Amino acid sequence: MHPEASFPRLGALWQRLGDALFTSDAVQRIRLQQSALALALMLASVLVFFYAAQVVGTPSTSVWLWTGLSLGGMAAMLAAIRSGWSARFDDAALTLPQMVLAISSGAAAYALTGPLRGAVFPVLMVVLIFGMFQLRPRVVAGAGLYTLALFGAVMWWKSVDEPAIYLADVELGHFLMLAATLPAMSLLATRLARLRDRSRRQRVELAQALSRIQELATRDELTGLVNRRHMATLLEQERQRGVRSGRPFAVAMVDIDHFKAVNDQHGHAIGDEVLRNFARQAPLALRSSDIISRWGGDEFVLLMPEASLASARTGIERLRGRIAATPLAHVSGVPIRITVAAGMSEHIAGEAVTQTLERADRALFDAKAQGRNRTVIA
Ligand code: GH3
Ligand code: MG
Repeated sequence: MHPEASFPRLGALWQRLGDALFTSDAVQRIRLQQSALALALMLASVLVFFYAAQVVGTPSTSVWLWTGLSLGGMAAMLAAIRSGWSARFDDAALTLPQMVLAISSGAAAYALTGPLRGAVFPVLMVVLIFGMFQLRPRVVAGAGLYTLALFGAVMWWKSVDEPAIYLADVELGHFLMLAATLPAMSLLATRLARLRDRSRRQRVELAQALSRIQELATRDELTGLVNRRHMATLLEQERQRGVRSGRPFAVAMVDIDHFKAVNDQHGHAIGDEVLRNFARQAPLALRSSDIISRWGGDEFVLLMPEASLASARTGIERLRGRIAATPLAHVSGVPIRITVAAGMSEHIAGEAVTQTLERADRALFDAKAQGRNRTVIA
């Protein structure tokens, strides 16, 4: 086999392995990866602890008990996340329980490692940093207080129990150092949470702006109908679908009769109202799959997908009847009625959409010439 051919397979295998370990759900994946990282940190700490216990001569039952509880607890958390059991909690990543376990395990290591106990502090800081990235500042502060209380108790107990190794003065120094560091941790957690909130807010605002821009780019401002540019895209998509499916589609060009007169007699504002109400009324006469767009001024282009010319014509006639019968504005209580003329064409396989539209436009011209308020088929 060519050596390069095996690389994609290796990639797929890697992906499958990742999915099997961490699932394919993105959020769950992050939780599990973080928990696996915590377990790895615990594993590394256990190795260091074994070394420390050797040097110091800690009784092996204590060492094995500590190891079993620490690693077993962390593995149980990982299993609880992987099985989906933890999903019932707000903190589905079990960050706080993992932290409490790690802090407690650290306190036990502190009590068991005598002169090497100082090695616990950097690990403790890493554990608290884990929480800073995940938890609310108040919870981080709570974890900090728990750390201080637990270590304070252990330091006091050991200074009484083994005063030769855990010198009272040294323990006080350690305690004061912890007490001085933890508020800084809380402060940093607050700043991180603020950063997280801000970036979340910006993401939401960006998504809203994007959907607003999409709206502006595809909708006509006055009537809310699909605009000309978007309709051109939809027509082209329909043509391409037709190439694959072999099904035809019809287009109609609809133009309000003597609309200039509405503007001239009643003013531009009433003209606008007529256009808006036309946009509201027209879809009610059409099938839900039909798309109506404002092509410009008082002219509208309709796309009738997968419709024969005969059934499309029925729709347009229904629209024409509805518009003629429905007042689209009132001036001093007097209803304003308008009529429309329509030109229709069916897309012919192989022709460009612009050609279909040109034929509909010519048919519209004929409908106007023949006296308006009618439909002509190209
Ligand atoms: P015809 O029956 O031949 O279509 O006659 P018409 O008076 O409707 O003529 P035409 O379609 O050429 O004129 C369209 C008019 O629509 C011209 C323009 O002033 C008016 N118009 C275009 N856009 C708007 C708009 O957004 N609001 C208002 N109120 N009027 C518009
Ligand atoms: Mg007109």
